[in-house]
Amino acid sequence: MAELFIDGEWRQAVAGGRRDVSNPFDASVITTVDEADETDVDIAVRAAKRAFERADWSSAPTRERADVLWRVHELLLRDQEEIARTETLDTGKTLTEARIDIEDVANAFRYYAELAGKDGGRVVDVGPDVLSRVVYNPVGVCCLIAPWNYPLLQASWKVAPALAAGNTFVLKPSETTPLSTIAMIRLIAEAGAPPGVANLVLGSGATVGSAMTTHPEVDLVSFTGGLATGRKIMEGVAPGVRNLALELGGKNPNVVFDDADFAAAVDYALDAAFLHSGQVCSAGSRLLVQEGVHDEFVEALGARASAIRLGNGLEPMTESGPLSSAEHRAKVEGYLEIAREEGARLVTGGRRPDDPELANGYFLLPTVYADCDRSMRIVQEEIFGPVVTVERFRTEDEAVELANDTRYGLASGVWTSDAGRAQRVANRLRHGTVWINDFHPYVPQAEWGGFGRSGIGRELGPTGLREYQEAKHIYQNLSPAPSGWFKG
Ligand code: TXE
Repeated sequence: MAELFIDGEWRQAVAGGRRDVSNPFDASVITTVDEADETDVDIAVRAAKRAFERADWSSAPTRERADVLWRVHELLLRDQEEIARTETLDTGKTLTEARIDIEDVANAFRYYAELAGKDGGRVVDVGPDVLSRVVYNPVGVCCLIAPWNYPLLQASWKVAPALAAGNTFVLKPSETTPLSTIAMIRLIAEAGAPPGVANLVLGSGATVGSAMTTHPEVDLVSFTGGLATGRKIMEGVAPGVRNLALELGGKNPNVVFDDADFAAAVDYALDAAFLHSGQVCSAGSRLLVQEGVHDEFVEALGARASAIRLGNGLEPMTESGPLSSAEHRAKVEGYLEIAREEGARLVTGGRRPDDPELANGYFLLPTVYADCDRSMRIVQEEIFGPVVTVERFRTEDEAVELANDTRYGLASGVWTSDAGRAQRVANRLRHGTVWINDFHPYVPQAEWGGFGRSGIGRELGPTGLREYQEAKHIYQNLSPAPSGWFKG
C-alpha cells in the first residue's frame, strides 16, 4: 500500500515512515499509513508547481475544470456510504452525521463546479479609448491543511474552490484522521484531474505541516485548526509574504431571550453544544440565558444533556461518540479542573462515563456548568469538548455586550420570537455567522469564517473562490499616440 499521492502516482514515503491510525471509540488500530517528511513535501510541492506551469489545468477552459468537479461530486455520492463509515471509524462521530458530512462535501464540489466560469471578471468603463478589464487568475500552488474534527468537509471547502480557480495543491489532513481524505484524492484522480494537480502528503503538523507552509514554491496557505497553530503558521508564512487564509475556531455565544420558543431553544442548545461531542468550531458552547427563563432552562438542559446516549458511532442508537484522541480528552479534562477552581456550578457531567463498554474509548459525559461569568477561562477559551457554560443576563444591551465579549468571532445564535429584536441583535453581533432561531446550518452558497481571532478570510460562497484567485487589471490604450509628457 502507498498512501501519498504525488504527481499522479501513489507513492510510499521516501524515508519509509509509517503511522498507525486508530479508532477513538476503542483505541484499536484501523490501519497504518505512510508518514511523509520534508523530502516528500518538497517532491510534492515541486510536482504541483510543474503542473501549474503546464497549460492543461491552470490555463484550461473553465468548463474542463468544472467537469472534473462535477465528476468528483458524482463519485462522492457513489461512494458516500463507504466514505462515511471510514469517517466514523476515524473520528468516532455517528454514521448519521458522517453521511451528512459526505453529502455536504459533494455539495461543495457541485457548488464550485457551478460557480467556475460564471464570473469572467468585469469591464471597467474608463472611456472610449481604453479597454480596461479586471480578470481573476489562479494564485498558483496551494498548501492546504485540514483538521481532525470534520476531516473531509474542511478539506473540501479548500480543495473544491482551489481546483475551480485553476490552482494546483498539496493537501495534508490531520495525522489522526487521514482516511477519508485518501478516498477523496482517489476520486479526484478518477475524475480526471491531470497529474500533479492534486497532491496528498500525510504526517505530523510539526514536520510535514511546517515544511509545507514554509516551502518557497508555495503561493497560498489555507489552514483550519487551532489558534496556537494558526499563529505559528502566520509566523512561518511571513518571511515569504504568501497569501494566507486561517479558520481558527471560536467560542460561540448562543443567546436565549425570555420570549423564545422554549422547547425549540432547549433542543437546539443541546445540538449547538454537544453535536460531535462539542468538537465543532462553531459549537454553541457559551449559553447566555435571560433571567426570566434562566433557571427552568438550565434544569431542562441538564436533564436532556444527561440523557444523551454515548457509544459506537456505527451503532444506530448512538447519539454521540468519543472525543478524538487521548491527548484531546486530557486537554478537555484540564478545563473541567479549571471549572472547579473557577467555582462554576456543575449541573451534569464533568467526568468520564461509568459504562465499562466505553472504557477504552475517549469518552466524556456531556457537561453543563451554570453560574458562569465572562471573567472565567471556561467562558472565554475554546474547550472543544462536550462542555457548555451558562451565563444569566437581564437586558438586550447586556446580551449583546456579553456575546461580543470574546476574542473569537466565528458564529452565534439568537433565540427570540420578536422579529425586530432578532434583527437588531444580529446586526450588532460581531460574528461571521449569526443564526436566528436555529444553530449550525451552513450552505455552500454563503460565506463561512470569523471576525477577530477566529481567523482571516472566508470559505464557501463566492468569496471562498476569490481566496484562490488573484485579481489582475488589464488596461489597453485603444488609440496609442505620443504622450508628450517629457518635452526634451
Ligand atoms: O489542532 P492543530 P490540535 C482547536 C481546538 C483544539 C485545538 C488544538 O480548540 O483543542 O485547536 O487542536 C496541523 N504547521 N481546533 O492541536 O494543531 C495538524 O497536523 C502546519 C479548532 O489538534 O491546529 C492538523 O493537520 N500545520 C479547529 C492541523 O494542523 C500544523 C479544528 C490542525 O491541527 C502545525 C481543530 C504546524 N506547525 C482544532 N501544527 C477548527 N477551527 O475547526 C499542526 N498542524
